[in-house]
Amino acid sequence: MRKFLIAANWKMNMYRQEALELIRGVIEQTKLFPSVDIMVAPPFTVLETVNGEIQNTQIRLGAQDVFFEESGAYTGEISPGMILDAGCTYVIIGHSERRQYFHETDEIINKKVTAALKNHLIPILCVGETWEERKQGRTFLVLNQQILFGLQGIDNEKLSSIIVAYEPVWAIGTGKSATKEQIQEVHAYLRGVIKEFTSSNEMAFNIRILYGGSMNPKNAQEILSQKDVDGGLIGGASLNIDSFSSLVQIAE
Ligand code: 3PY
Repeated sequence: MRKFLIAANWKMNMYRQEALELIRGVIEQTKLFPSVDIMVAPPFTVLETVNGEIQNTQIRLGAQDVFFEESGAYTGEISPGMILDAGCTYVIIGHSERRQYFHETDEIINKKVTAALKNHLIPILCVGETWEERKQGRTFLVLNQQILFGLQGIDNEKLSSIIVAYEPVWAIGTGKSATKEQIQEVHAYLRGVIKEFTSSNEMAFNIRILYGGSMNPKNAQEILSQKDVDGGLIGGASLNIDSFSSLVQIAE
């Protein structure tokens, strides 16, 4: 059976002292729920700070992005090897904020996923449609392309460690979550796309698909009870000890 993953995306928040307080509180409040996998993705500047706190806990470290080259003259970029060296197990790739503000294309995202896998990191590949695309009835087409281009050239063995996050763009940072029916419909669809892509029922069944987009302690129960939902990628609610810990408790 698939295990729930509750993943925190702190985005561009948290100075060192705040990060310490947040992670210490989360460790304290989640240690009673050992059957849930937890990931915390802080900004690069506090990866080491957070890593120092989570040793011997069930919490694993993630980065919010990565570059696809190994090293060299790429001012400002961070390689997969570097985030691995900083203690990361996971890396978020293709978040809609990166697609929108930093013009990341499916081709760039594919290079990042490939480079992350090569370095034994677990990519969390984010996909999601805009409100405009949903209104035009293009949701499945958009998701299909994002998955097929994002995973192009990656073999089944490597694919088995990938996590997909469905994040409808219109539900990110808006406080407006998708309905449980919309979420289940898309997650089931994505599982079907993975099945076609891998020609494997088993792979499609085993891949973890998270929901992200204004998930909070009020709506988590009904979202997590959908049969194709395997956890959440949490934005705003991950910045508060009580709300993030409640999400872990709900997933337990
Ligand atoms: C959100 O919930 O706003 C997110 O973007 C999670 O990644």
